[in-house]
Amino acid sequence: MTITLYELAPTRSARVRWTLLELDVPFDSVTGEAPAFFGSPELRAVHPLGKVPALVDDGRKLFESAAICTWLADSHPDKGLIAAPGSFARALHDQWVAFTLSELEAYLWSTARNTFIYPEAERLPVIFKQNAMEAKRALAVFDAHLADAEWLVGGRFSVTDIFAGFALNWARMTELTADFPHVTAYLDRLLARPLCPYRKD
Ligand SMILES: N[C@@H](CCC(=O)N[C@@H](CS)C(=O)NCC(=O)O)C(=O)O
Repeated sequence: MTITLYELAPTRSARVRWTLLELDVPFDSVTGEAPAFFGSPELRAVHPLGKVPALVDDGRKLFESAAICTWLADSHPDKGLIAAPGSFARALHDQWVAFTLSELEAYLWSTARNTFIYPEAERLPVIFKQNAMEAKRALAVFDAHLADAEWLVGGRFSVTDIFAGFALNWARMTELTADFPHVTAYLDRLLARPLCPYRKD
């Protein structure tokens, strides 16, 4: 079994790196320099938009961090990093992944693109306020859940935390989490884990 991860710190590829480290699965890393790596022929060969992360698992190509992390955790059921397919806990994993992507990360990404990715003349700072408002609606949902839960699903750390935690940390780095103490405490727990690729020592 050979696994190659196309990645670039500190992007969403960190989710896949962390998942592989938790699973204790060896992998090769292909990386480059931003922005040249993005959209490069090398990356387009594994991701149709030339983005990271992308994975090649025994010759099979896979993109999208949610799909990759879920696949990797499913491929190693003995490691207990994800709820079993068909279980209700697995439905909760899917719930938090979908919620993270659609209700939180989409707004963070829109603000990021309009801050430092699109050419300056095409940026629309007018949407920052709306994006922050929508992101905070999602953060309030996480905060309410985390008031009584140490981890997102099943009372233990799982790939769901790796996935959602990345976006929650992104929200914290962009100063959106001040009103959400349970999200803050959760992120402190998460980033204290020894294999977290973006932990602060
Ligand atoms: N939804 C995708 C997002 C992938 C994505 O946009 N990755 C960024 C880095 S975080 C990227 O490669 N950007 C380069 C570009 O947009 O050209 C995922 O979660 O894998």
